[in-house]
Amino acid sequence: MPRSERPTAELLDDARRGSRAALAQLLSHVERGGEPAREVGKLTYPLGGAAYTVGLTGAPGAGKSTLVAGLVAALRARAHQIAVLAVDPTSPFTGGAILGDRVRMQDHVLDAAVFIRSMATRGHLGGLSLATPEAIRVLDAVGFDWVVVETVGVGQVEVEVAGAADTTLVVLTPGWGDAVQASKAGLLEIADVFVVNKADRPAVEEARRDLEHMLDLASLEEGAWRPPIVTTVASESKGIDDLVVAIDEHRAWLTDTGALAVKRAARLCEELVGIVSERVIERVTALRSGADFERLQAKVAAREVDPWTAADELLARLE
Ligand SMILES: Nc1nc2c(ncn2[C@@H]2O[C@H](COP(=O)(O)OP(=O)(O)OP(=O)(O)O)[C@@H](O)[C@H]2O)c(=O)[nH]1
Ligand SMILES: [Mg+2]
Repeated sequence: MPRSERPTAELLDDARRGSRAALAQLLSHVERGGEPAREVGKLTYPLGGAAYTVGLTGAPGAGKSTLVAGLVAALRARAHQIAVLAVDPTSPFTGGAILGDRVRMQDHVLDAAVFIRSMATRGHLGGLSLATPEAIRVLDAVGFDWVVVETVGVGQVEVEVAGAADTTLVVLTPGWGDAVQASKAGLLEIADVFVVNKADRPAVEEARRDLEHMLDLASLEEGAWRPPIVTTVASESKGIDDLVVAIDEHRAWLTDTGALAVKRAARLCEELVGIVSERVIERVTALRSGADFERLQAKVAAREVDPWTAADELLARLE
């Protein structure tokens, strides 16, 4: 039997025993979608729940990968097992940008407790917003304590993916109008911690002031989490300890207030809707090549039936 056709349960057993090759195959199943991805999902779901996820998003080149490398080093010092997912929604395949990330991560590549993987959309109908939580679940089931997700770019999907973490870091750099840009990109809503990286450059205090001002204007509810602003020089590993403290504090706040359970439940609800949508689309696609669809389509074209009535008829067939 070719390796790629090994039963999923067997792959999972191997991955849980530490086989990185088996883990990589499970993640490839997830990335490709379809029936094998579903099987992975079914087997890993009951095993998860212990991993903590941190998402990073921000403008290209803000220093996310450099920060991730620093974070990994800090968490490793606590003897934690860490997985890094570099998610690139713009590329159908693993692209050059991620290779750059790999180079920065190379200090960790030989460390058995650190696993680094890039993810691209491939065939998954629901795209990365479905594949990423599934991949996180696999890593969780295999025993990683922390899963760090870096997304490339600040489009809708990237923001969604990063915002689905337990703690979301929004990485900005000093520069005129950056807080305004962040606000436009919908980053302010998802931030649990703001990181002003490249603090070796001018206008750091202005960036901090702009952010504080925006947070003041957001008039947070009493008892709500106010995202702290951490300044870092990732390329010199400065400020990483403060960042870890901010993440720990957010985690403690989420746990103590019960917000973590609420957040995770909301995320599962979104995921459930996503899975249902994906399956409906699959069935609609299948229906489209059938005789019923052609017959109705002809009727609609001849104006015997309106498109809404025809759609109702087709939907009734999905049940
Ligand atoms: N001056 C300065 N440069 C930094 C700092 N942090 C990172 N850089 C540099 O900024 C460049 C981009 O860093 P990356 O970590 O690749 O940024 P990124 O946000 O992951 O980039 P993409 O993944 O391409 O969006 C690299 O040349 C880093 O060395 C910093 O604190 N100060
Ligand atoms: Mg990067």
